[in-house]
Amino acid sequence: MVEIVPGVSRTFTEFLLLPNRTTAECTPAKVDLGTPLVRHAVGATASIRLSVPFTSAIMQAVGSPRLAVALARSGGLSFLHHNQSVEDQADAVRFVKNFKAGFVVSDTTVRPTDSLRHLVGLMKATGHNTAAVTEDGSPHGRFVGLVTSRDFHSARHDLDLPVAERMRPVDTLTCGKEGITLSEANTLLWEGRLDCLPVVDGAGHLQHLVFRSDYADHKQFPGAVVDAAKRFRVGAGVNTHDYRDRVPALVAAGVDVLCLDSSDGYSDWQAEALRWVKREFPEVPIGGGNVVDGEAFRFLADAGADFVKVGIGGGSICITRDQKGIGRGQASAVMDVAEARDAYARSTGEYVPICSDGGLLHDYHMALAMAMGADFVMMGRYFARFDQSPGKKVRIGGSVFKEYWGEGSSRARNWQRYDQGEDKLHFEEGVDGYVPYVGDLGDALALTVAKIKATMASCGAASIPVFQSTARVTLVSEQSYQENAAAVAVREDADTTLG
Ligand code: RVP
Repeated sequence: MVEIVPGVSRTFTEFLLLPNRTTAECTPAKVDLGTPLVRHAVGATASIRLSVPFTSAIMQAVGSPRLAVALARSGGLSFLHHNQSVEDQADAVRFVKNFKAGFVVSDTTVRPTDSLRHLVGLMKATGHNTAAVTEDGSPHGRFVGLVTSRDFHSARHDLDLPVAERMRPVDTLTCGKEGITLSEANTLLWEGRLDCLPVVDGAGHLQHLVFRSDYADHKQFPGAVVDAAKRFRVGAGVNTHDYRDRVPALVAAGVDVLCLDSSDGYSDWQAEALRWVKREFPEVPIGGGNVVDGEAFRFLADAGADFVKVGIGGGSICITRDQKGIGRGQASAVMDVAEARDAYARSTGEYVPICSDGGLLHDYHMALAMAMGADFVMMGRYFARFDQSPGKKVRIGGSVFKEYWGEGSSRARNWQRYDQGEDKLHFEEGVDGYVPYVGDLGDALALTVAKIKATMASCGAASIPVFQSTARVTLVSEQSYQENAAAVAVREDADTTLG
């Protein structure tokens, strides 16, 4: 006989939080969203913590080095996707680990012998008005000068002239030496009234450019998630097929944390991969998943998982439930797994954080996920909407959207995530679509954080652990939904973000 597990499979939308008593100690400004990312002894501090409980989905349409930098700077963490060659993924990790805020690798670089016409074309393509001139035209070639759009004009100068004729040569420029700090670079920029400071190494090779126009961006981000050397932290997704090749390359590139990425993580292959990584690279934490119940959590935690991801079928682009009839409402899944995590902590003394992955449609869903026991969340749709995500911007009917496609769609070709029996996708488990374009990640995330802090303050919780242990939720009836939506027609031009 089939076993029917007790309880109904419920989603976040079916619940609301009840306010608890709010004290003077619990204003939104005092709410701390810090949370552990990885396994640690109960009562100890995890080796990696997030300042805000957000990670970006392990997806081609979401993860990019640029997004990883922006998210780590805002206090969260990205997992770079593994649906690319080992070398490309390792390069993406290296990009984040080598990223120095304010120091940019020149993307508009020419040779002294290139024509001004060539330079104009390059400036148009990159949208930048300052070009570095290096002997071989590469971003780290021997530095010979700078040329900007103010150094020549097509009405005055023959565009067939070589760049060398109009550039400012290196011996007339102020340059920074390799190893210069950002504040020293800024001092040189301001005192010398410069717009751009080239930074060169001992052999005269160009390393970076520092721009005065980026000054505002140089301010410190107190919640940034960084390692001991102050480099941004970054994670990487791996699969159970080529981990023996992929993991060593990612570790060599400096990855901070790994995550096995599978639509169904309750498998012998995940346990095997976890054990292998724990044996070969005991210093690198690795998460597992996805699971939807306590039994599967325990299986992965016993195999060594440093965190466990929860969620099957709830993703906005996911059609696994329609295709395979597998999954569970995200609220029920999170509550069940959270109970197993707490039992595991009591019996072993080890706390294994859990991540609620997918299906978060509103900002308050993130708060609900935490109230129900999640230590952090993972989101795809949310991050795909920003400038920093890799999807293209498209205009449809006067509105701007960004592309967003599931890893189970045929566009993604990620058969490793959806083991359907052979090394190919027999049927799709995800869709290819669009999400409304929002703009900059940092600005949008700040608004989300403000909302979650306000929710937690109403619930009398100044930290996530307190929220997890004191939150009260109520089920919402169909009738209340209808009442909520009735009565007032919202003005078309109303700014909904101001409530
Ligand atoms: P969402 O945030 O609702 O967009 O969901 C993102 C999550 O959905 C991912 O982290 C992953 O677990 C899952 N996913 C990714 N691709 C697919 C699919 O094609 N079915 N599902």
